[in-house]
Amino acid sequence: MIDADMTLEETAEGIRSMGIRGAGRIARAAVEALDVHAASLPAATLDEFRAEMRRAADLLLATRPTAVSLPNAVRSVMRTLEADIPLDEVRSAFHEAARAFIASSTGAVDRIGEFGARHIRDGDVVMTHCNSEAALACIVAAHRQGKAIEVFATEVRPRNQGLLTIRRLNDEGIPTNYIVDSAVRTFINEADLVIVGADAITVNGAVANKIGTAPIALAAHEARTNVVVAAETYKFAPLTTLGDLIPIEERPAAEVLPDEVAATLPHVRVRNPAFDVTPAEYVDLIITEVGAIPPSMAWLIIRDYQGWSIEQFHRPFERA
Ligand code: RUB
Repeated sequence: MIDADMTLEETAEGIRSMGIRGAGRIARAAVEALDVHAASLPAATLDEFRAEMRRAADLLLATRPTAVSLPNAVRSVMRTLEADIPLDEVRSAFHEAARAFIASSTGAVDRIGEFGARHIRDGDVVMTHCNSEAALACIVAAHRQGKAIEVFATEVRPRNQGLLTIRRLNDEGIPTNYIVDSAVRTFINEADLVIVGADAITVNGAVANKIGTAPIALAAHEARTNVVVAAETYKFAPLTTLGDLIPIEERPAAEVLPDEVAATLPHVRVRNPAFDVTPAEYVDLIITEVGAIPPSMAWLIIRDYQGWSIEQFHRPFERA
């Protein structure tokens, strides 16, 4: 959901509470919020404008830690503030960068769908997890090409994003099996292919995605079923080239166990990581909007498509 009427604070809260969710949507919503905020800022000087925009960017960056699409998107538009030009020109450069990011983000999903559909054959059964617009783009494109496909979609405890996925698949008329997360190994032999999205991809091709992705990849590996990750180039994490790890968000215990039940179990601690990391060796292919790569080529995306260079490390805001 991108809503141009939402304030910066509403967007930040929407991302934090997961009303706005999914790495691509989070990125676009953050950029949209910054664009709207920039347009309404009464700043008199460029320094004032920069300072307030940095405060706004920091507010958005602090919402959810795992999806690298968020800092990558914010960085890509905040870069325009560094130009040494008059305030009015900075304002319009920022607006253009924001619109360009949003357009290229939605365009990327379409391209991924187009490329991804080529990996789905007529008659294939595809397993997916969580609710990824990039992964769904591949599945829906294959279906629209007339391929007779079937899907296994997981429930996705504890936030049940699988419901969003099965609604979309149902709306498209795609035959779908809805399964609990723990039924993955039972059905993996019926799947020809696993397609999932990504929140972050490290320089060595490991994939952070919704909790439960790694066990699916493990089951697929054992069953010799290919695992395809559908991810825009801005889901690659540049700072992993410098040794940073992907922070895994741990969400409130109440998402798993109601507080009143937890209160009766003083010796029990609920753990609720929202994401896990699938090692590159369990990923067969990553499909981006610039083509498919093996996970071992993740660095090329960071270098060639994000224009990442080591010098940026020394610029404090760029690292945000
Ligand atoms: C969403 C999730 C999705 C990725 C990719 O987690 O793990 O698979 O974000 O999605 P959450 P997309 O629901 O916790 O945000 O392809 O739509 O960017």
